[in-house]
Amino acid sequence: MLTLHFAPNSRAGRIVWLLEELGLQYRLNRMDFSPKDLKSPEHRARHPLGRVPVLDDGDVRLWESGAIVEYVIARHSDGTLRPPVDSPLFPTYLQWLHYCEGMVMPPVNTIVVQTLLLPPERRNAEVLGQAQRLLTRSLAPVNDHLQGRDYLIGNFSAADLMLGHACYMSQRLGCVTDEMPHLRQYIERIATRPAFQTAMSA
Ligand SMILES: N[C@@H](CCC(=O)N[C@@H](CS)C(=O)NCC(=O)O)C(=O)O
Repeated sequence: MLTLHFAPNSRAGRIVWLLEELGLQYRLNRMDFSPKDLKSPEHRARHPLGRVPVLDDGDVRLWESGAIVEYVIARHSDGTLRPPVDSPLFPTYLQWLHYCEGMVMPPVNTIVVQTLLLPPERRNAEVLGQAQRLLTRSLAPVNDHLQGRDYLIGNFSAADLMLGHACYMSQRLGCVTDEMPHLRQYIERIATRPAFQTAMSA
């Protein structure tokens, strides 16, 4: 049985979404998004930085969301959600899958820290402004790419689980602008998927 160590309103939602899309059985270890749970000795033994998501599959333990997505698809699906390696879509799939943690999530992290996590007296408006501008710039190519496409490679894939979730978080942070109509429609499309709705309410 797969066990997902999870906290609400975090990247762990991507993994619930993945498991729901694949119809897999799993156990959810639901923690609070608080140092009390995430930085506890028990959770630090699972993840050296005390973060989520962490996935346990028998003797296997993984704690990086993109790696978890790739692992679950490789070991627990019949290849669905990922184009075959020799498909012309495969390079595009890989690019957007990794663009998520590589380009979009770093400024998302900074914005969350500067608007939600730090006490007001430690927040820095310049750092926040830089991150908001970088996030908007990083989302622009995603908006351009989505013109004429329902999903990142046409059909729904794991690239949408990763980057789509990051776009959804970016929208909640107010960084998806009116100049990004394709991205807005894409986020709306994602939000109608039953597995996504289950994940977001977990
Ligand atoms: N690159 C990692 C990032 C993991 C990460 O930073 N998770 C956040 C939640 S979205 C977390 O656990 N933060 C808690 C903390 O920093 O204390 C991944 O994709 O799994």
